[in-house]
Amino acid sequence: MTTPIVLSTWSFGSIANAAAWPILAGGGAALDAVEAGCRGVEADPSVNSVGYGGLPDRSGRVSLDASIMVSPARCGSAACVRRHVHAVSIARAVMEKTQHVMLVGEDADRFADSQGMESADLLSDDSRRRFEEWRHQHPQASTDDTVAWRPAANIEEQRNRDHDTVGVLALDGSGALAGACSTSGRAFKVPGRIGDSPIVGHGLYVHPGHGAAVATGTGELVMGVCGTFLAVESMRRGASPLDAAVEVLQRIADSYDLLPEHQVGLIALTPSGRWAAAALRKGYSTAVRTATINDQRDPDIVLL
Ligand code: SD4
Repeated sequence: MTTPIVLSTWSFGSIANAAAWPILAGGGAALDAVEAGCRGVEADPSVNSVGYGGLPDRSGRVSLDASIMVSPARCGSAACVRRHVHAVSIARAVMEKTQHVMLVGEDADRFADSQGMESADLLSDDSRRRFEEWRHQHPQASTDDTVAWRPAANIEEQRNRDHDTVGVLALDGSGALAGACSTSGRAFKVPGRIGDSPIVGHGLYVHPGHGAAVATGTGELVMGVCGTFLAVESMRRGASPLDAAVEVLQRIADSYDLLPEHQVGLIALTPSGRWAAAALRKGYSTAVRTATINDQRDPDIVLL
């Protein structure tokens, strides 16, 4: 019998843990817990970077990315979903009901329709208002996809908002690991852009014997180093969760000319329940839930 635990990214991770924990506490499966955790955040309109109410792309349309994983042979993802709130459940259905790993775009939405998932408008009034403000402030970027835009002020604040994935890792009483993540991606992205979250080994990786890792932050930085695969691979070679997370962040710091708004947070969890979290910069935190802990924790290490 293993001691169950669920770990979720950011302060809104407490929403995920509140949905996931009763499943683990009742003897349920880590896979069900991580899906429920993501669904809780996807449905919450106050979180403007996941699910309903996510900030849109430059065309004013929301698109969602998600993945779910229990092992290299059991993983699924959905990207550029525009008509369904629960992208994580589409990812799970891809994993369980098709012979594929990933579906994208309108065909992912169409597949969700075929599975009886209800479709919905993802743009909230608040997100629409934020988009109109952004368009007004960035007239060139809003009409030319090749024009990069950067937050002009409040870098500290901007770095940790508007592009945050909910990433959920769980270990259940039977010793099974699972992970899932879900996001609307970077705010005001180029239409069609997908990030690290729906790509196995980038935003999420789980190996039942070696551990699980999930990433959040600027997806492009995680994608160039296969961040979560690297973390789990590092644990496979004997690294502690903390050393594994730091190795990924150091690889990112060595590989990119980092901008002040760049952020990456990473959680790593072993099959025995040891875990750590690390971030490139301050501001990131992890929600932790066990039978005796219900807490928000700062990262063990902030690299920069
Ligand atoms: C992405 N990593 O699309 C995801 C979302 C995010 O913090 O930025 N999360 O890049």
